[in-house]
Amino acid sequence: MTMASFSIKLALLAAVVSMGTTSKQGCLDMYVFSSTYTTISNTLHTLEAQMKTLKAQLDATISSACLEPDPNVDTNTRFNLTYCDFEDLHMCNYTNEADGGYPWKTLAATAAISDHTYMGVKDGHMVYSYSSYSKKLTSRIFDRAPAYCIRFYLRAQYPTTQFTVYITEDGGVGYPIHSTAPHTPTTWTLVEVVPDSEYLSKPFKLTFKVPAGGLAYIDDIMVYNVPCNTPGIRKPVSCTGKELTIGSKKHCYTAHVEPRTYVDAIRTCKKGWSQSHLLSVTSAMVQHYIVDWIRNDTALTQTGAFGFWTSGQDEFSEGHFLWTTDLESVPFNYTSWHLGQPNNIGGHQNCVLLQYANDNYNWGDVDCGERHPFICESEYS
Ligand SMILES: [Ca+2]
Ligand SMILES: [Ca+2]
Repeated sequence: MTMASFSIKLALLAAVVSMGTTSKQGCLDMYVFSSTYTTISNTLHTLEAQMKTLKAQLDATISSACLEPDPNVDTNTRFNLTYCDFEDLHMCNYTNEADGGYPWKTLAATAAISDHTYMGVKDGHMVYSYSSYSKKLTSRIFDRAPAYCIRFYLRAQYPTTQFTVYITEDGGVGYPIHSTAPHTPTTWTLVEVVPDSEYLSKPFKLTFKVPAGGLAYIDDIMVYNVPCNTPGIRKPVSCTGKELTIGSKKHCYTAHVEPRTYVDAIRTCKKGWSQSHLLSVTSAMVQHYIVDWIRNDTALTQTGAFGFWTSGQDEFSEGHFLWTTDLESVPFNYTSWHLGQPNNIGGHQNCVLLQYANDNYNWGDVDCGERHPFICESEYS
């Protein structure tokens, strides 16, 4: 059955039902069209199966031919980055050395303790440790180089937690190169460690140590074999998208037309620059700026007909929507919802989309597993 004949039969069926006739001929008509239901239903199932097959083929082709490489594979030539986000339940060759008892281990994000990579989203993981014994998290071996830059995100349960980074060369824990004493941050904080060049003339490991009784969380460890002021580490190399000044900070927005799931979109943003995240629409100015940009760009208008991901989500607390920045989750103050949204259809719409192109890209909540184009945001002074 073609789509056209299918539509005609559906219209005739509706007409017969609406007449509500009880004449003999009317009843005969209804018998005929009642039996048509099975044909229509079968056609719908066939169409659905065909569309599912086509969608799977599309996604496979997009993955093989259109997407950028995995964001954990660094392809730039300015430096060698060893990165671990502790996702997929792996430890990236970091090893545990507990002095007995309970070692560092990966921990899934919760409403109370979010990871850093996917801040506010249930998919996130970090490493954490607590026990009555001291604990050491030790890296793989790094080759000697003139300089290194070590960056990671840290938070502790209590500010009195003593957290120290060592450079380990000749056995033992090695030389301390960073300590958070006397106050360790209790919210996610970017820690930057520049080891003395005296320690870099031979291969080394890094050791992250918490003494007995301390509870600390680590995520997104980045080890660069170049100085920290190398372009692309403290700041993006350049803004290849749109730049907007909000308050005292410059914000760089880059658009990605390839459709990805919410967490894959976050990963892709971080590949461009580690402190990047999805777009946060914190004011009417940002909303108008982004909408103008989309409307004046044919590729964005076409690929974003069904919306662009933002960083907004309410995964852990239904109806309490949060924007994500590099270091924290921020409640919505400004909103631009489409009429009737957010509606959490099916009970699993937790991610915010610039959904309605025909209504100024006003927002809706949708399933985070859907694939959409997205806009990344980086803040820098
Ligand atoms: Ca993580
Ligand atoms: Ca919705």
